[in-house]
Amino acid sequence: MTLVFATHNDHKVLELRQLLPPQIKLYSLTDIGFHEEIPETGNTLEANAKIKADFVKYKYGLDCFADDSGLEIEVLGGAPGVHSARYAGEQKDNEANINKVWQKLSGQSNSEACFKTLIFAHIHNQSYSFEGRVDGNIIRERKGEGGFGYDPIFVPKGYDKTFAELGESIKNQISHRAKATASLLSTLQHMIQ
Ligand code: ITT
Repeated sequence: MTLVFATHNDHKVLELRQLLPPQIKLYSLTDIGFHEEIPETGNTLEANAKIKADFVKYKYGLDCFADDSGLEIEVLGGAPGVHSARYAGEQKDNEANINKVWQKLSGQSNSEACFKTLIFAHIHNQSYSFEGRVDGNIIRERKGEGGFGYDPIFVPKGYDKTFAELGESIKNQISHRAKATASLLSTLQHMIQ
């Protein structure tokens, strides 16, 4: 089975390649020769995931899925949320995004947050959506070298290390993306030859 993952984020592709079985051949937007950004104009993770998946379905006619993810911080009313990638500006700069989170959290003692992933899929002319969530806390220093985005400042509940310190094998067992992908996989299971 072949699926296009409608993303330009190589870290997401790497995670999904580890989460899905080898019978599912995964192609990114770059792999299918599409190098531009798909404008994410929705107000929710689901709307943006659907926009990205629809784009591939209607331009290329291929089975596909997209993931829209975000970090929601409780005392910031769920920000950066759907704006996580561009929190500190259009340049999608992870360092600047983290600095802005710390600036917004300054003086706050509540550091509770969660990551959410919404996967929207078009498979065999049917559409599906799947959600995953992991709760945790934001810390005020960067720790660890693994992962991407906000991973160096996010400590999942039940652990004392950040996603960036825990590494891909643990992140891929407990993350928002792993949970949404497990639901996707259970839908795909009977279609895999
Ligand atoms: P695509 O739209 O091309 O898939 P993107 O990086 O723009 O790639 P999103 O729109 O889903 O992805 O933006 C989500 C942002 O949230 C992402 O850029 C990271 O900063 C952050 N993020 C998402 N998942 C994350 C994770 O597992 N760990 C850390 N940060 C994450």
